[in-house]
Amino acid sequence: MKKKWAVAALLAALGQLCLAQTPTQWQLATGYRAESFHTRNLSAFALDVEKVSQGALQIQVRPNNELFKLAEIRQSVQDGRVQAGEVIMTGLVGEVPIAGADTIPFVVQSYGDARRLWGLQRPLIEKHLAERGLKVLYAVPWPPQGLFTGAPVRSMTDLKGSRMRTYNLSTQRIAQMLGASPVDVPMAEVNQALSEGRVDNMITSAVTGVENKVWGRIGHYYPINAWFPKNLVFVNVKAFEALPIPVREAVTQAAARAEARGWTMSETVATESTRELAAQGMKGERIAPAVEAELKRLGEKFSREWVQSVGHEANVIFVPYYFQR
Ligand code: PCA
Repeated sequence: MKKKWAVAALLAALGQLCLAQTPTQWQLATGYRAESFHTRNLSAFALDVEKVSQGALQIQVRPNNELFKLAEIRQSVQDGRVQAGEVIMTGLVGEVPIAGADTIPFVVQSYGDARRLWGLQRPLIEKHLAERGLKVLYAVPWPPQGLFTGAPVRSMTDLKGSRMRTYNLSTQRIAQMLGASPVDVPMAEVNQALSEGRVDNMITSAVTGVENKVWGRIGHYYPINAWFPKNLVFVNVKAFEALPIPVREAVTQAAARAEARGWTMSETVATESTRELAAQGMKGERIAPAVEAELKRLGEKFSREWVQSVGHEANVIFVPYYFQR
């Protein structure tokens, strides 16, 4: 009964606000395509906010780098040039080292692991973003990262000297460790880079392989489950705090629903896109045991480097991650 009254009070407060005010308009910038599952989830989030706030806040999603390029979105939201944005969290690793926990190879093996990691990482990410005037709304993982290659990989020498597509500092380091030359290609340009023959291989998700129709240009897919990078959605704190309290609540409640929905969507597209790759002749191949062992060894080396560069906060996450299951 109490809850009903609370909901009724929120609705009444929102009703009055709507009569009293013209709607607030926000834009939300993302570097991913409109049809990406992350962007579809953002659009559902925007609709949810508009509905629950009874039209008091309208969020326009601006996909595909059209407002700002993926690499500029965090700074643009921080500077108030756009109210909200979505980035791949590991893209923040230069300023927020703990964000790099997402790309440590072979630490997260399942969606359950990814959830636990996010639970431990979230308070730190919130703190670092708050220091930059940003408020975290939610995070959703990409499906697990596999290895896509033009030529079959029978030994590590098959990767040496190849041109590996990368999407941030962490993936550049991984490419270097594999003896490949990193070629930075944002997601929106993968298709073009493949057509122009600028890359030989890449580590990304099955859904990114499908979205870029890699078949015919990249023939081999090894589902090595290397990591589960997350996209992070955030808002400029001043823009958030300028909202009336009931509208702020509408945003945080819709964000919690978007997070839950996004994780389910990610698992679903993981299955569907693996199936689609197989239908296109790219059945997941088992990587040779010697290559697998070497990848694991390099993963450990990467993780040691990362822990050293991050210091104390790495323990805050990984001590409970490994010891409090
Ligand atoms: N797709 C994005 C990020 C991770 C993924 O699976 C990309 O390849 O850029």
